[in-house]
Amino acid sequence: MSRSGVKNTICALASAPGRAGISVLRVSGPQSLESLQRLSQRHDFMPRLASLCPITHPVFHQIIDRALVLFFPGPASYTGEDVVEYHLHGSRAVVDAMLDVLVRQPGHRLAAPGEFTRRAFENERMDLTAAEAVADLIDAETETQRLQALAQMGGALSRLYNGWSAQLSRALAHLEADIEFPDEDLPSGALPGILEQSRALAAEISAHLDDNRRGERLREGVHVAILGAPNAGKSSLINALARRNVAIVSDIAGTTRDVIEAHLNIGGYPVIVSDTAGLRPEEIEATGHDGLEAEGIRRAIERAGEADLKILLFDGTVDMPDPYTLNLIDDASLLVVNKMDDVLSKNIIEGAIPVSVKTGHNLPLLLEFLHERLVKLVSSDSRGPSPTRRRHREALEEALDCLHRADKADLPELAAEDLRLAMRAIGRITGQVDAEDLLDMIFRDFCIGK
Ligand SMILES: Nc1nc2c(ncn2[C@@H]2O[C@H](COP(=O)(O)OP(=O)(O)OP(=O)(O)O)[C@@H](O)[C@H]2O)c(=O)[nH]1
Ligand SMILES: [Mg+2]
Repeated sequence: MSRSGVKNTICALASAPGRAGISVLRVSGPQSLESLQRLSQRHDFMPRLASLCPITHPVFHQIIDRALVLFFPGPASYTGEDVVEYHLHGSRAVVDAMLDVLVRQPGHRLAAPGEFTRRAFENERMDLTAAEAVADLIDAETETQRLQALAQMGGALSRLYNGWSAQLSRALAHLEADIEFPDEDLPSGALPGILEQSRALAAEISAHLDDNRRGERLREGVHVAILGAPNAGKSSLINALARRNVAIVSDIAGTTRDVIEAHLNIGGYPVIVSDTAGLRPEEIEATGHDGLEAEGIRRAIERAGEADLKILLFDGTVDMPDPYTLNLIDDASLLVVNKMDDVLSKNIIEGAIPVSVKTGHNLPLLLEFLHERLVKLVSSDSRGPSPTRRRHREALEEALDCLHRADKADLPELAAEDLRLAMRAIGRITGQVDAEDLLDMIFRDFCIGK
């Protein structure tokens, strides 16, 4: 049964806007075939077979374009409704004229962002995690993001969460039967056995959550911050990594004031690198300045705290490594000494990677090290799928709390209520449990035409 009664026929440009070889307009809803027949003056469309036909303006009787059209009858279509795709020549004029005509057809209107996929969800063509994966696949910029989105679209998360819901549902049915009709032969009832199962499930959920947030990191991009003393070469490094001039480089210490970001693809992993203001603690206390550098340093330190990985960059031409940067060393840092091309330069820190951003010396090695750390941080190895959104994680944590509470419940009735709440929390992830505001939030982030 459909999750909601949908009446309107929606249309939108499904391909990227602007000049292109081909642009695809998608129409979904009960009147989509009727409008195709009216605009093409043909009635012989075969399901899922392409037909080349002129589309004629219904009022001016001029041809808008010769289009390749496809008709996908519901319910076996993307949205679950009748869908028509118009493959047009990709000019603004054609697309605008075609959309203008389509929205004037009876019952037609422009689609809202994500509305096609929302209808697919409402017509049970996919669950919420698969719908989210559609958006992730469209946004995927690297190979690992593509693979994660595809796995999720194929039901990797749904299978796991539906399996857990089903386990809870069986346990609950058992417990409720026991509450209604207690078994005289078993004085302690079904509760101990059920709680044992729910403890096992809690352990499974905990293990799934204990994943270093790799699914979310992969979806959003791994945050790498470059930190170091003024003039160490941080801005030079971000420019070299991004292969373009994103940040200003100069020999004036304190050039970079704000955080500057660049999106990179390192061996298929999405990375957001940030260049930061040089760390010069005395500047924070200094008076008589405009305070801009101090604010920049404050932001740099904030970035250091939020980063998944830190590149701590030292200037090899100075005698002592910068103590303030040394202070930031932890498990999530990679030590790099720069300016090794300079005759005065030495690798002032044992174990650090000696590079010259200026000549490019050892930059491939630095990328290799970075790649290795990224693999450790986000690679899925043989483990199952990971939650990819904070909302998944929060719902699972809530389910876990409920299971722990059930374990401590004094009465079977109270344990049953906690198991029910755990099941609801998991059901919210896949959309089994409806929540209109949640749907609005999820589909708002989609592009129009998807
Ligand atoms: N010899 C040499 N000079 C370098 C190298 N990398 C950067 N520099 C120079 O060092 C100076 C400072 O470089 P930046 O990249 O602006 O340094 P920064 O760390 O961003 O400095 P702030 O923004 O002030 O914190 C510039 O004159 C660069 O040309 C290198 O590998 N070798
Ligand atoms: Mg700089």
